Amino acid sequence: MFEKVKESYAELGVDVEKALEVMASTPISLHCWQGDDVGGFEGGDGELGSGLAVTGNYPGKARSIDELQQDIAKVLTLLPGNHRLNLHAIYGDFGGEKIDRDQIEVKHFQGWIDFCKEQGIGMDFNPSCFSHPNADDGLTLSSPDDGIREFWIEHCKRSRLIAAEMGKQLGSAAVTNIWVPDGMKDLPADRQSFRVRLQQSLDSVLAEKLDPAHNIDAVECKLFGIGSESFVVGSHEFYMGYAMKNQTALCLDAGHFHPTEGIADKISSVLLYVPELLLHVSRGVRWDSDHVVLFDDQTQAIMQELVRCDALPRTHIGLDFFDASINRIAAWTIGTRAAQKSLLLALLEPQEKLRAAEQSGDFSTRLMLHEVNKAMPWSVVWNEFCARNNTPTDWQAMSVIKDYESAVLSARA
Ligand code: RNT
Ligand code: ZN
Repeated sequence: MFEKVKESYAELGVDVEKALEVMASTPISLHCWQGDDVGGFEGGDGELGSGLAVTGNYPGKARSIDELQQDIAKVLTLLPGNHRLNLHAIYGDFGGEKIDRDQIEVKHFQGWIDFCKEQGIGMDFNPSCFSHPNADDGLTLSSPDDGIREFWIEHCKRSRLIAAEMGKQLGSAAVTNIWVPDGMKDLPADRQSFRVRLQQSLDSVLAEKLDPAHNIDAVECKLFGIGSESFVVGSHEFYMGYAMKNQTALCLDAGHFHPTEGIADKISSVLLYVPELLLHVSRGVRWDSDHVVLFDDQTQAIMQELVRCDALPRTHIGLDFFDASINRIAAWTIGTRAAQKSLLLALLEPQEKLRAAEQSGDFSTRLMLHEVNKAMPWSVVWNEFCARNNTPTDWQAMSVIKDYESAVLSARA
């Protein structure tokens, strides 16, 4: 069957084997925070703040680093290809001690680095500028309070150094993504001084030059959040400008724009001006709700643009969703596989023929090719990719997840 399918793709000028090679060499960065509802292991109440909200109470949430690692290792067996782990600073191993965010060190993350070494995967990192008393009034790097600003600057500086060590030890640069919740529920009087302070704080965070082979800096914008409906300091324009000026990577989160505004169309423009892109593949339903990513139009459009712009070498694909209303291993697996399937679909697009039609002004052929492409048996290629990687098909993965639920997760009541 696969051979037949390969032939029909060849008729459209598509090299299936080449698509599979790209699939095998395109990691997705798995966000650790799907496993425990963005709680982390600082040992406090773990209460989520700063506009982040997880709904649901499905049993089986990881309660310790061991459990989270066990879950991530399980998810990795269910994903074809080689991936990465995206860790937040609150997931360090603090050994029961109260280590505040401005005190974190590499040693608190060495266990995670070793885990990733064992798994043969790279790592990415994030300072956690939320769920902390110093973020309670909604301002961190842009706070008018010098002490609070300095606290978060120190946290972000340390995060970059930790990430660089991760990148060094694992032989693959870690992306450090800075997102801050800063904003206001109600109408500000002076937007600009918050933005000036955010800019200055970021400048101090990024002042030390780090080896790009070890660390890559990214900044993430947002339209609004719960509690920051009227004003978000780190808006799209703010970070677009910041990333351009300072040549950092720009993070585009699929849920961080107006509900009908996709990030796919931004990729070809943004890449003209910033060196690299970080994606937070997510799914907003009516708002930035961080639903599990699906094989839907939005996700397909994002991957299409990455392929059409030949942007994969300059793009870091990460995920950002958290759903506690279903089995968390299933959430991770469904979302990551949906992103991968979307990428495969994009790689199987009859690009040469589409472009030729477009260049010659033959838009009828272009339209027909889009329709022809939709009916192509891409899922046969997906199943082949899974088989070659010794991973189950989607449906087979579900029974593995069910077994893991009864053997492991259900004991975590
Ligand atoms: C929040 C941002 C941010 C976080 C994670 C936990 O709106 O999307 O990326 O979701 O860092
Ligand atoms: Zn995000």
